Amino acid sequence: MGNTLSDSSSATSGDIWDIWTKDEEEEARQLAREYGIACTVTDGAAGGNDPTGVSVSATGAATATAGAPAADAAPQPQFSAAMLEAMAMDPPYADDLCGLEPDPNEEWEECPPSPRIKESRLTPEERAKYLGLLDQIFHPDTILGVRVDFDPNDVAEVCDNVIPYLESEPMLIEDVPFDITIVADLHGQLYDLNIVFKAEERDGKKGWENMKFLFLGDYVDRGRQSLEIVMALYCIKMLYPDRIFLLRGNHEYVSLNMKGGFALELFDRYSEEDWPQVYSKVNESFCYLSIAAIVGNSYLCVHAGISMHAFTRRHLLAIQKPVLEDKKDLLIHDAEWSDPVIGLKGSTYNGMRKCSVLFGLDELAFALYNMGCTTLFRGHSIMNHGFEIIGGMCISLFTATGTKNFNDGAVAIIDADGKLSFRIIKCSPERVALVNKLRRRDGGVVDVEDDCLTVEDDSGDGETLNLWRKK
Ligand SMILES: [Mn+2]
Repeated sequence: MGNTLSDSSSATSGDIWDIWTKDEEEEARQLAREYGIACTVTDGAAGGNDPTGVSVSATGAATATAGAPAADAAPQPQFSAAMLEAMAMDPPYADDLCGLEPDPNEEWEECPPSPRIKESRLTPEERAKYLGLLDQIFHPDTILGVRVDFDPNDVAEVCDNVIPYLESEPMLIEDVPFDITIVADLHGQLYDLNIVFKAEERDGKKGWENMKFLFLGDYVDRGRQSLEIVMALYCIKMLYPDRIFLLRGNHEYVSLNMKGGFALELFDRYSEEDWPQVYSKVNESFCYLSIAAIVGNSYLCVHAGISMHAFTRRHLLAIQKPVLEDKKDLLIHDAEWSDPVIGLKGSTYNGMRKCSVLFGLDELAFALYNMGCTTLFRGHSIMNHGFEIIGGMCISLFTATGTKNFNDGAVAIIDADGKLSFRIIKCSPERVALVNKLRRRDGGVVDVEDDCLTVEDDSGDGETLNLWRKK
């Protein structure tokens, strides 16, 4: 306990906290220039070049239109006689988890129109301000890891202002249209988000002005620019509420991002008085994010997976915002934490996560049938090549690169006809070098006192480190 780095290393206490020195910044820029990583970095240039170092390849791996699962990639889900019989029954688990009784007469075709806000309600001043923030966030230096010095009041204002937009969207957003890009876990890696947007930059317009986007959550933790990602997505949401949809990941809860890196990032960035305010304000806004979305009435999108607990449209729609904690409601908890497993029948305890469930494709087929959907899109799991298709009905996506074993990132693109393709963000060893430069120290916060933050050591053996605020 109490292994204070400032005592045991030759560095001064200031150096320990200041893990991102000017030299390192220069080194990272050098690396980026050399290998063309992350974005084109030409000092003072206005940008507009293609993101070099990014291999963009669309593999038409699967085609799927409304009502038909990805037929080319894998066989259609086959329902056994027992399965069909089970489907004809009331789901045995559709109990009153959300205080609802099963309604045998419910008709999904008659969903009320979504009350979500579709037009920006910003004043001209707010509009100009948020466009300015976006320019700062996607500045070449920021993309390389130099943090934007957001005024705490601006963060609070953006979070306060985005809440009505998020709150207007039901817990299950049922009317997300085709012609959209689906983006999964970003984990504070702004340079990957930049690549996603850059790839859609055309005719002098930003990516988000050309393409619609659905994000599957896990914006924060691990990377060093969680706040940039949240601010960027919120600003775009308020400018174009009908072009960008934000779901909540399991990292968008205080219980996880207190120890996952986000709290540490804000402690690093703000004063003793300011960081708790910024931290709680951002987490307050997370409580208004939706859990699930349905694209083109056929693709079900959640952060992690399905639940064995009343996973129906009606039960999801019945959940009221704000939701403070995921563990209080098993439906939400599973949507944020579960994982699919090939070969599993039914579901079982998720030992890998030490919570929630693993579900088999039979359970998934059942849930998709109940939802009137063909395919599940989920993030949550690191994919070596950015994405994976299981059984023709479950697509795992992960967008952050170099998180583990040089993994590539990917986004899924669904065109106006519902055809599916993927864009890969390649990861190279050089890219990992940069990623490691940019990544925040991992480890949970144990204690905060004045200018000292005590965190768990990376070693995982229970040792702690004291980090001192940079003077
Ligand atoms: Mn996750």
